[in-house]
Amino acid sequence: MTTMAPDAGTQDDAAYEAQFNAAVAAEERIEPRDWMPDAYRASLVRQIAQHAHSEIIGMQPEANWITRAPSLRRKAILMAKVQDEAGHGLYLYSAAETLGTSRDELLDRLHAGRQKYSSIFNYPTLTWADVGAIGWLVDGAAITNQVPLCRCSYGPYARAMVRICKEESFHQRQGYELLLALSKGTEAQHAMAQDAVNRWWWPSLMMFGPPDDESAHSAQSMAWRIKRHSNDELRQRFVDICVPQAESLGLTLPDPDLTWDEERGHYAFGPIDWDEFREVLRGNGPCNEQRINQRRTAHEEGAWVREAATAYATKQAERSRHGYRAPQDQQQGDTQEEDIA
Ligand code: BYC
Repeated sequence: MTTMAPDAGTQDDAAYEAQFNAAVAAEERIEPRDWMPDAYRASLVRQIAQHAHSEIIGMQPEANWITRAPSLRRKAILMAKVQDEAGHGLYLYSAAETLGTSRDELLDRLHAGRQKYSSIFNYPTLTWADVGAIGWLVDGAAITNQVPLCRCSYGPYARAMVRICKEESFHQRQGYELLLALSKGTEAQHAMAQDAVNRWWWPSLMMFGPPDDESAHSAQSMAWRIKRHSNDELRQRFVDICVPQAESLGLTLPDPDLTWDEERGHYAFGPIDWDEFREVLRGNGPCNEQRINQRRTAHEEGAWVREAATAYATKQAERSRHGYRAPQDQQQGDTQEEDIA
């Protein structure tokens, strides 16, 4: 979209809004310096922040298994995955910062309980198979939800989602492969995989948010083309994808009502326990307290790293202002010049 800084012309808000609406309708991207309605900005900050918080809190349940991974290969894969989640958090906090809210402010809101993170990360990882179930189901649900966000009307969020989705796709496959190995392993391993799927299935369906008729933001977010599909549409898409995958895995999904509905061309599924979802959002899930306490502790214990990084950045900025080159840089520069000569 062409830049429309509020102070750039003489248009009033109504004219800016008409231009904004036309750009969204024409599938143009809204960029940070473009004019946008305050409510659009606020809703994006809300969603992107919740998403970023989910990524960094989501590191906890899986990190719980890094030291107990059953082989070096599994440990390396899991470490890479957990590091990817930290990276996703960074892309997303950066996208939110382009809307004028700093990462510090967003983290303060998370730590004070003023912003949410995904309900899914308030469940415990009881066995190694949970790492597989998270990869297959949780990352699978995340991809289903997030691929359409690559076409979000807000440019920085859409672009962050492209890379995140590629990495989530790897995460989903590693989970599937892990579960397949367990499912085809010993009887005890198969039972462990089945138990994990039984515990993670319903919370995964809740990740898509409340049913459409209770979703406060969906209609407006879809009109603004932040969201492309409703919560129920994406949930249905996810169920349709998972049923044949569960069959290939040799595992069952814990829903006696799961049947193919010929007329709709979709799988019908049983009722979701929305009371449980609301309780988790109120802070009463099995691990809410543990997750937020660990997050606050990590933040406090990381204060020295932030201070050191800030001091280093200030020192570098001062040096470059005064044209100073550190001896090691001079030496390296001189060597390069010699090499070129
Ligand atoms: N958990 O009007 P609604 C991942 C809140 S995956 C907690 O439908 P919206 C990862 C909602 O925020 C997970 N809260 O909202 C995967 C709103 O509350 P506020 C993160 C939820 O925004 C693997 C209220 O309920 N993914 O990151 O239209 C490893 C009403 O809902 C939940 C994203 O965030 C929930 N499940 O739709 C590591 C994707 N569902 O804000 C990490 C981006 C709803 O009014 N986000 N709420 O206080 C979205 O697509 C949408 O925000 C949602 C909700 C579909 C989640």
